Amino acid sequence: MSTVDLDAKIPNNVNLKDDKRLQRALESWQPKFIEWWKETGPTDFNLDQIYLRTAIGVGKGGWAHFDHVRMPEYRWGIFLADPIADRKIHFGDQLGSPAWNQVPGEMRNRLRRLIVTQGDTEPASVEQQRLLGHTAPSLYDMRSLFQVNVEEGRHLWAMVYLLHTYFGSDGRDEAEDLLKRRSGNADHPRILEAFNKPIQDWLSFFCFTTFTDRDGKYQLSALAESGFDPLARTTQFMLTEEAYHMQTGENGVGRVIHRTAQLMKEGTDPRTVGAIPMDIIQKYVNEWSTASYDLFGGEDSTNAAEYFATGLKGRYREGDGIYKDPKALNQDYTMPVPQGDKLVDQKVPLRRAMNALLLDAYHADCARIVDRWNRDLKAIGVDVQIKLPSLRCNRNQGIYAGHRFNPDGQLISQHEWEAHRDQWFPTQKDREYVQSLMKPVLERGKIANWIAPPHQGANNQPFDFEYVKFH
Ligand code: BYC
Ligand code: FE
Ligand code: FE
Repeated sequence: MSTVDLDAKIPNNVNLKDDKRLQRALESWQPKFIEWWKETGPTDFNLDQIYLRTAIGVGKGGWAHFDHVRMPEYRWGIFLADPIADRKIHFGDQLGSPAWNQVPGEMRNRLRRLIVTQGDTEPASVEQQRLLGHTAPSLYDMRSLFQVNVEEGRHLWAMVYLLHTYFGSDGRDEAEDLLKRRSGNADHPRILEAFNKPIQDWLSFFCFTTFTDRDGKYQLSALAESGFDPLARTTQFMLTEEAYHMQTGENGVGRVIHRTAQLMKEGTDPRTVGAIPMDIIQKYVNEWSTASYDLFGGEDSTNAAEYFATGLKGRYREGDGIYKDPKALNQDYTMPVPQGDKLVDQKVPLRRAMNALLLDAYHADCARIVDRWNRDLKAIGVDVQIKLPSLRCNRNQGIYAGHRFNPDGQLISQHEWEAHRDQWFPTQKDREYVQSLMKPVLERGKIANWIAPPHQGANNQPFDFEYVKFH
């Protein structure tokens, strides 16, 4: 068991005080992080006290502490899951060899790229969401937003710890650059596409936390299998926090759907009372789910094959022994590939299909979420369902990029795409309508008209709890 040092300048369970060089390096990055937070994090709420959860250790049960804190004073810490003695690499070419506690030289660049890509998404999401506090539909929701934001900040810390500890001066440079790129900036954009899209309204935020944070769950899970033990342990603990982000999304979209369905049931047109029509909700679901599919990279990827072969990135739940062959050799994955105006099944060696495999697991998970929304729609008694778009629709990465598919996954012409696009994806008008509803509701126990209240408050507090104490 590692000891937890909560009083240190940087709370940690990695014995930071025993490595003065590293401690100094991280302590000199710390003020730059705070500066970044103040400059590009949530605007205007840094003096208010938010009822936040702070990670204070990795033990089951008592790993977090709730209190009212000012966000810039949040105790961002470095926490790795406890090590497993004699851990072995459990997949790929090096099956059975001891997991690494240092980076093998030949893997240095690849591993650094994975860590930087992961790290880059965390501050990006905070930047994307920076204005949402101003239009929170309730104090409860404002707290949720800021909870997600500070934890994404901690996830950045997690990756920066790895860069500083294991990648020398290159790693320190990368850690600096993580604070320099900006979501949506034309000259210094964030690395992955979905993290450069604006999030200007709460329906987008809830769709993002449902679908994009869920990519986080799957990518982190794949990295939690890694043969590079510090990465595995770091990402494993990040997943603990991630669950809340996805819950915020699922419940958030669910509450918007619930509100609209109630109005439909009583025969009220949602637009007349400032709620969000179901077809707009569907379009937002289409937008953020498909943007998130792209985050898995190409379905047929030699990068992915190398990550797997070298033991850097495993399959989802690889360690649970659910796959027959931990080397994934002599097997194919069949994927329908566009050829002319047809889809033709093509066999790809399984290792090259690792991104596709992870995407499949993700898609099945998303389908379960959509099912839950649909069960609620049924229970309310309205004749409408949300549909999760096909993995082929609206893609900019992978084998379907450059082709047009409808949300059902049928190959269509560019002409047909353009004719239907506005039925499938948000139009400027849709966005303006949703934006017009975004008025803050900051009174305790009150909530905006376009969303139902949550079933439960945060940390077992009631909905009308003072989640934010304004200064
Ligand atoms: N946008 O072989 P390919 C989270 C690039 S979310 C732009 O197809 P590969 C979070 C790719 O980099 C989880 N570029 O893909 C959620 C490559 O570039 P190079 C984040 C893209 O390499 C919410 C080229 O295309 N974590 O934590 O197997 C809030 C061909 O690559 C995109 C990770 O992503 C794209 N969408 O896989 C906060 C895990 N997709 O080499 C946080 C770390 C691909 O030609 N990253 N490209 O220059 C990885 O595992 C992999 O890099 C990827 C791509 C899965 C992203
Ligand atoms: Fe994260
Ligand atoms: Fe997250």
